Amino acid sequence: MSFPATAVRAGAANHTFDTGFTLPVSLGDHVWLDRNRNGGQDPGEPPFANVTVTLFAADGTTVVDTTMTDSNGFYSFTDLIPNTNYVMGFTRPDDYRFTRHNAGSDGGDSDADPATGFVGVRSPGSGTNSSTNPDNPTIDAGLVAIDLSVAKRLITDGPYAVGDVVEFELVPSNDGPADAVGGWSVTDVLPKGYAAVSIAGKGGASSGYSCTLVALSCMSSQPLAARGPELGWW
Ligand SMILES: [Ca+2]
Ligand SMILES: [Ca+2]
Ligand SMILES: [Ca+2]
Repeated sequence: MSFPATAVRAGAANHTFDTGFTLPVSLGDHVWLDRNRNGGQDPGEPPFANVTVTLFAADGTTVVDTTMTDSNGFYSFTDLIPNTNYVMGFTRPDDYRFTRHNAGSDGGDSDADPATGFVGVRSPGSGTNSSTNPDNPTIDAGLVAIDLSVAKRLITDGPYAVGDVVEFELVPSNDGPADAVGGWSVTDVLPKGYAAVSIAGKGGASSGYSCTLVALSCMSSQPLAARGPELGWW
């Protein structure tokens, strides 16, 4: 902190000081798993530890400080200049995406832009600069996991006799919000009294399926795209 100096002639008294400094402030404070994908911090939704949070200057590129969320999903930055624009950047784990932002009140919502993980913030004008109880604790981020499902459909109409081949179709889908990376798989369970005779992935080579009859399972080397970022249930 620097003070404007006033030159004082030797032997003269100058009793006027005009220092006008301000005390630093703090920001935070929470990253959580938004289980029901509604964008809100609901009771029972768990904290998300070890998420990197980066504080940038207002330009969004100059790093001021970096931290990680603790086991309570808590983080804070202290010693910030009051009434100053910053950009908070959350770094999501690969298998997660940010939930919708600005859903509901600022104290219980997610602020991170779902596309970038960034949000512009303005530091408070004053505060206590506490690291455990930030002056502005409303800069939060919710994460959501991919949501895979499979629909199973009977293709072959009955009635059946012993020895008939009965065909089922299984259609996997991804309700998002993240694309599932290659390596996801579908495993069927045989109805009682049936024996498996074949299993194959549709869509040719582009599907990337490799299937094993013994396991009654198909794995795809291709991503399973999410239907869209807004298709979680609510
Ligand atoms: Ca929620
Ligand atoms: Ca908020
Ligand atoms: Ca908070």
